[in-house]
Amino acid sequence: MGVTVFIFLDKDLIFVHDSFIDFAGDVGYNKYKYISGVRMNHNIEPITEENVFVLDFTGLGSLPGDFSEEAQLLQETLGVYAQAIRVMHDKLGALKHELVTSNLRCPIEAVKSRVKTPESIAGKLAGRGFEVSVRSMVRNLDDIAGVRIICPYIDDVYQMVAHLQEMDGVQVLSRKDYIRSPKPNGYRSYHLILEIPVEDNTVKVEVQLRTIAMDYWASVEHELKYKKSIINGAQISEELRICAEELRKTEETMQQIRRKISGMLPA
Ligand code: 0O2
Repeated sequence: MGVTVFIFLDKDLIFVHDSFIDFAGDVGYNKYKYISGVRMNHNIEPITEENVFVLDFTGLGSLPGDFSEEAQLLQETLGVYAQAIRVMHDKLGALKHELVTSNLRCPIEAVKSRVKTPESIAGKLAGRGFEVSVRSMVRNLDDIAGVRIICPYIDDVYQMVAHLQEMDGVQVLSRKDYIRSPKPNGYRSYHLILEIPVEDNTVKVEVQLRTIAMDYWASVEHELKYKKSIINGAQISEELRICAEELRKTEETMQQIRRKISGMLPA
């Protein structure tokens, strides 16, 4: 099995096997101008992060458990999670529109999303002692669909949490506030596990909310975590912990300045 690409055209989810070229040939040129445009280099519409999900199935055969026997079901199930991400993007887009048209400030700086790769799913299941299967992944993992919302300020993060809680059909299953209670290594973010309706199903989505500064720190720290051989790992971790603390202080000061500028606090 090769690389699979999920493409959303309007509300339709389309699976693309192996390459855009095969796909464009299958579905016809006229109906999906978008894809043919990419293939034919007509530049009809740009492909954006929001409407293309690439899932790499190339390593599937060598994965532990019975994923390789369930390849088709795995692919379809991941497609449902990809749809859940699309639903979240739509909801966030609608919120943004509503705020902007009401002349209200939008607390969203950027939205990133991803569907966990089969390799990473299998690794996480095996690492936690669970069976590696589609059934087990649906039951045991909450972060197959992940959406990250990046906000300018700490207050914005909490405002976004409130907006998410009020969204139609969205249910909060659990939350972790690593902003009020940072992890020992300095990690700060607000995590929510949401359940959202997708066609006839409900699907779990992990939403991570953080500020620009928290995102900056987490990306650097994430790199360290996945570096196989690193010299002075302990020292770097300590330096990162100190940076996290400095960023926290700076962010809190910036937040106070913002409150003064917006008239919420006396200057
Ligand atoms: P990846 O590669 O980002 O997907 P859970 O993993 O949700 O079943 P856990 O471990 O209690 O259970 O979850 P937690 O603490 O809420 O963390 C979930 C995700 O938050 C992680 O997913 C990371 O994306 C992010 N995260 C948590 N702690 C850290 C940290 O110390 N540093 C960084 N950079 N990110 C962190 P994964 O699956 O671990 O990783």
